[in-house]
Amino acid sequence: MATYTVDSDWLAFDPEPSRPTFVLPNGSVDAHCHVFGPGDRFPYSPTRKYTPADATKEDLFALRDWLGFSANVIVQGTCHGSDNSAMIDALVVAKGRARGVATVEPGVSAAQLNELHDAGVRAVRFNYVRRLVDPEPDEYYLRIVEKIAPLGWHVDVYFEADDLARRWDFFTSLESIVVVDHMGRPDISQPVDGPEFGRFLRLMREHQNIWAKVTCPERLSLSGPPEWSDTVPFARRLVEEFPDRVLWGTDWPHPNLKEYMPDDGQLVDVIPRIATTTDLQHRLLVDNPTRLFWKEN
Ligand code: 0GY
Repeated sequence: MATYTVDSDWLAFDPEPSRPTFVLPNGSVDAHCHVFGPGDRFPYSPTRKYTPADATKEDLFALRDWLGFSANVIVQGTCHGSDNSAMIDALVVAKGRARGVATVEPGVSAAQLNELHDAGVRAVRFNYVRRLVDPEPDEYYLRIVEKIAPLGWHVDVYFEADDLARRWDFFTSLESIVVVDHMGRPDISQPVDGPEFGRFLRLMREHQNIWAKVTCPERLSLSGPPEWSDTVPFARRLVEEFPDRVLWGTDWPHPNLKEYMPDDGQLVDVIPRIATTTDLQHRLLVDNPTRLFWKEN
């Protein structure tokens, strides 16, 4: 498939983000971002549900340096399916300054998994968001869980808040660390103490192996930029109650946003409002991602 143009309903990333006011601590990790293409070298999946604009490793590493991050965790996007080549190419070029979260199928071989590990992959992603993928039954993911166990990888899950009750038994049966993308996508028009976010808080309270990414104010907010204020209480609650099980990332290049493209500098400036002390900031940005993704260092 040779369609590498931007979908008409999809925006490209902001090429000139502002410099954040918040100075990131040394060793900070952007723990959720993607690389897309370039499509003429790394073709998009024939079964993808969206076609992104190319967002290359060079663009990502320039953003890393501009914002003040030391390293990236590059998460396989659904538009590349289970072909992790673009992500692996970025990991190799980053020379230890990036780790990866891959998408694999149950038929993946031990040799293929070892190759991914050697390149810097430390987790698999299970995506349940229907506008992005057609989710599979639990058995499908269990077969993958069994195959990655010898490598000590963790599992990254992306779901809509409504899916949590349905998949609860599966998620809570996993023995590895399970990282939930974008705070489990709460409906932030509901109260932070309400039943929906309460279910997510209960998940984390009852299961010490479950972590959360306090990411994506731009996806969840109704109040909008540059402050995304309505999302702050949700992220802040997680950071304060589970300071050793939270991660932060830009989600650059922000696939599938249709109304506006966020300024990544402004996104960084949300951090001191959700992690309000230097200790919490250090755990969120440095200690937690380093422990999870660079544990052999
Ligand atoms: C994100 C969010 C989205 C896309 C993907 O893999 C993906 O395509 O995760 C989304 O559209 O919500 O984490 O980038």
